[in-house]
Amino acid sequence: MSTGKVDVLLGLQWGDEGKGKVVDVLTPEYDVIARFQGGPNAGHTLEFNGEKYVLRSIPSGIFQGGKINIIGNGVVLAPDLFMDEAKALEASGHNLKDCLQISKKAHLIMPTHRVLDAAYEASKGKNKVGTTGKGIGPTYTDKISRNGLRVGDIFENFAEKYAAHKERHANILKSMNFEYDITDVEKRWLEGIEYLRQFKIVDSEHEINAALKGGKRILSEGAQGTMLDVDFGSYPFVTSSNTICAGACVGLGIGPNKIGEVYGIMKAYCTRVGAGPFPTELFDETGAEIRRIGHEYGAVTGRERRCGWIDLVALKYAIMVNGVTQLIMMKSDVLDGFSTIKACVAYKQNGKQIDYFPYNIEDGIEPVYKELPGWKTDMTKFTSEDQFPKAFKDYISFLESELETPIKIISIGPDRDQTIVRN
Ligand code: 2SA
Ligand code: MG
Repeated sequence: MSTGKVDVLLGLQWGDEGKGKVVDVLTPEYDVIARFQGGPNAGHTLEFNGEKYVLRSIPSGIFQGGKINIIGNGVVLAPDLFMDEAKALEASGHNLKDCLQISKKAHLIMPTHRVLDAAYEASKGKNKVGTTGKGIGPTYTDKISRNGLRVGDIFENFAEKYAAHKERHANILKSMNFEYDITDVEKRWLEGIEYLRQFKIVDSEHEINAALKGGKRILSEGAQGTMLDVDFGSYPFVTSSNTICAGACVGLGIGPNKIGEVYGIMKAYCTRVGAGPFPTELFDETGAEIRRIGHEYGAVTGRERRCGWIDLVALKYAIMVNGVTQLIMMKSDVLDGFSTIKACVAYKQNGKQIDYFPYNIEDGIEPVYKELPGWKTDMTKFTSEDQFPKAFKDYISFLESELETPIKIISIGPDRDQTIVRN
């Protein structure tokens, strides 16, 4: 934890590394929790006191009380989904109005953005990305092409602006011969706009920099994962934002010299939802077993996650582009019963062995594995690293030496308490 800096927490794989749980474990140490990219395509699952919560757009600091939670300018916000999420949290006793701030510069996901998402996916046929259908791509497209509608727009001639954007979208959809009906969705969306007005809509870059000046401790929470980054991920099978550490600078309005620790989260294995390359994917019983034990289903869409072994080639790349300073390993408990664990240490591409992440991972990549003995021990009740069996300690040392980065936190089960912080 750093003071007067922004620590960044991000996923190093294809998302769903368990950021929700870790943020929840880390938040007590921080004053401000901020989201800098993505939107309701994220699903951060938190479990405590026997309750399960899924956060989509709202930062994970809202459970702790006394924190400031910021939805930054880099986020895309769907007012109707935000309203559902916020109302559900308020119904379970969490007051958001005082502790949540939303950037005026965050872009609004319109109902027609979701229709466009579906239309573009349909037009791609078998090359479709497998998006979450939340309108993420079209909203960021409008942002970059200078056609976006922002949260700050709801205070001035909103109806006119909205109508103009809707018409523009309608024309695109017409040209694609894509039929749709948004009557009901739009009604709720407009309710969501009214609901949004009750919140603190701010220039969050000022708020966050003032907090930094005041010596506050700030945690910036990533969504999705590095391999879904629009620049460095498995393009075009990526999301439409910069999920990497630099995205926190842009998505919150902070200078790169204000970044402190960069926590990189990875699972002890690897998963992916949606389409696109996944070199270590397992199509056999082992993959199915990881899915079953790890409950690998999407938090937003309920989709089955594709499962495979840990990919150290991709992880090294992710550590590099993010400048990761500490690693956090999740879900090691899922592998507790396995007699052999595999880790991909290189790729074979067109018969040639490579140890770096190449431009094209779509064609002809074959993982080269190192096999390690499993620890075959139920570690879910452990409370300290001294209790770790030798095989697990060896696995950790192996990963640290390959990745040249220390593993500081290991999660041994879904609950907040099942978290080992290493010395
Ligand atoms: P989009 O909707 O435009 O961002 O989709 C583009 C690609 O990004 C992937 N993507 C994700 N992958 C993993 N987890 C995500 N969030 C949810 C969760 C997923 C869910 O955290 O559980 O519930 O299915 C997420 N969001 C986007 C997506 O699969 C596409 O490959
Ligand atoms: Mg998730």
